[in-house]
Amino acid sequence: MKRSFDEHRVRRVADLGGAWKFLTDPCDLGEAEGWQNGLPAGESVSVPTLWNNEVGLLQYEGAAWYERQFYTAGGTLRFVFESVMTAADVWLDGERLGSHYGGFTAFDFIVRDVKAGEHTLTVRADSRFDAQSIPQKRVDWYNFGGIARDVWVETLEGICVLNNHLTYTLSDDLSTATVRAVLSLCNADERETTSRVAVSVGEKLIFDGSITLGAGEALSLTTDGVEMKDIKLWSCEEPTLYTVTASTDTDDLIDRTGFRLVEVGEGRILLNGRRVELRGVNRHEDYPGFGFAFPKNLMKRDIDIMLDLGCNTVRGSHYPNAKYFVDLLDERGMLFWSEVPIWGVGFSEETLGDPTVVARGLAMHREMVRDYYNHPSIIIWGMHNEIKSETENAYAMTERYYSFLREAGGNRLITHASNHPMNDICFAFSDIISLNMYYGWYDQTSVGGAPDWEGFLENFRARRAALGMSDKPVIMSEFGAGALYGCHDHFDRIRWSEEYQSDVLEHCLRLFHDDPAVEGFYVWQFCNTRTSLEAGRDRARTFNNKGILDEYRNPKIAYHTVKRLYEQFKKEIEA
Ligand code: ADA
Repeated sequence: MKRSFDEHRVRRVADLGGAWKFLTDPCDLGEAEGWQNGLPAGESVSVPTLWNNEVGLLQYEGAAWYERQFYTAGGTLRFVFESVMTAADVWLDGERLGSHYGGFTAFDFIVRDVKAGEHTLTVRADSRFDAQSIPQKRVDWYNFGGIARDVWVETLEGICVLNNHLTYTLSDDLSTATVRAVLSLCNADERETTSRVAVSVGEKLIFDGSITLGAGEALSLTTDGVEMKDIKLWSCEEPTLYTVTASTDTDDLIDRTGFRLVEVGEGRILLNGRRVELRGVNRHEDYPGFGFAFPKNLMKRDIDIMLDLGCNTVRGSHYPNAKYFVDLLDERGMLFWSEVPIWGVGFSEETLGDPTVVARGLAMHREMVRDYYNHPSIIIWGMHNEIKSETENAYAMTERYYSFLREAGGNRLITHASNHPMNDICFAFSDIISLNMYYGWYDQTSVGGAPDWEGFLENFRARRAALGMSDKPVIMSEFGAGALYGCHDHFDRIRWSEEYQSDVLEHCLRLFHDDPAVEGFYVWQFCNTRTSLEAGRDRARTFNNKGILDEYRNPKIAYHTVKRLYEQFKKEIEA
């Protein structure tokens, strides 16, 4: 993977980014016509790239093909795609390798016995929506099509380490960690192979053994717990990271972890035993001209801006973000909320009960946990956003995802963002209650009978108490107002002016900070983002204009307001 550090010193990795041949397939005839054996035409594009950013293809929703040649010295090859929007089919020299559904998580194919020489890799990406797609067509972001993130090929030899989850428990005083590695091993050779397998965390060797695997055999191995004393904790102020190295005679996998404990107690969120107020923003991984194929140097810039704003957290609304971005969050001590793209408004009650949809959502959760497990910055897993959480189908889906994350997701708080505060039936499956509300922008005066934010917060505290959940912290996961960059007024605070947006956010943030139930807030949203071309009401320019920065990251008045408040809140909490 393209990380902020090298994942391999031994394994050979070749980047497959850069020039690929590209051709749209509007009638979806490519496969029947044998395009997997060679595209009949095409133009050169530079991968990663999303075709809606090409001139003339903004509105193209459908299938399109990518093809490139590459040279290999041969052997067992692993092709890795970090993100293809949304469904992908892949061929090597016209032989189908397989397919993958879901735009924001990685997938791979291992191919044995590839001959030395030049080969052709072909990808068909399909961005269409259907009754079972995640997200559904009705969505408030631009669901671009194409190859969104990096592609590369690895040469595997002998016993290889495909994955390594570093799990740990901490002593009561948080000074000692008992660590275990959960290794996914495979034998890339065509014969039985024996290898030394060693795992270290920082300087400490936590496993050293010998493993024998038959030709092509795979093994999941959990090592015995080993104590590491006097560890340095990972925190926002001191984000200490440990290098985790798994190596065999012929292969290696390098990752990082940080030791920290996140928990809830008596209505508070605690990080390493200390109360933390979450002061954050919602951020789409979107930049004009690139979309989700987000340039890495601009990721650092976004984090610099969020830190300047006084944030200690960001929500990756509404899908898993590039691992490079999460690496930077680990390094900078920013807390991250990672979620899957089940963006509710588009899902009917019936769709929420569709077994294919539920299974696709579960696969997305599995892939998110598989690839992001070791990141200390991720303290929240989000299961879904604004689904019909007052229905039985939503309940069953949430229960399924919650039990998976509880068992496999490590030390994280699990939540869903609800816009049904007064009749949501899924709160039992959330460690923190997350609410999306837009008083001051959309007309929500009838929700819960509350005439305003103050009334709403009071009503919700009462409901939380009636549910017996007063120890669950509440997060205001979305709130905000639209503002067109450069639109001002003198006194009237008209909708769409920067002044109006700033006023709404100031009112909300002060209330939330002072509310005994609310332990965090994520402003909607960090910056303007392109949205579905079909979005109507309130989406001038086909953008969601609720950013406190515009889409090029120019600050609106609200930026300075939020910054002033976040700095003040931080001082108060730390006093
Ligand atoms: C919802 C949703 C966001 C965005 C927002 C808005 O809460 O979760 O993705 O669409 O509303 O701007 O209305």
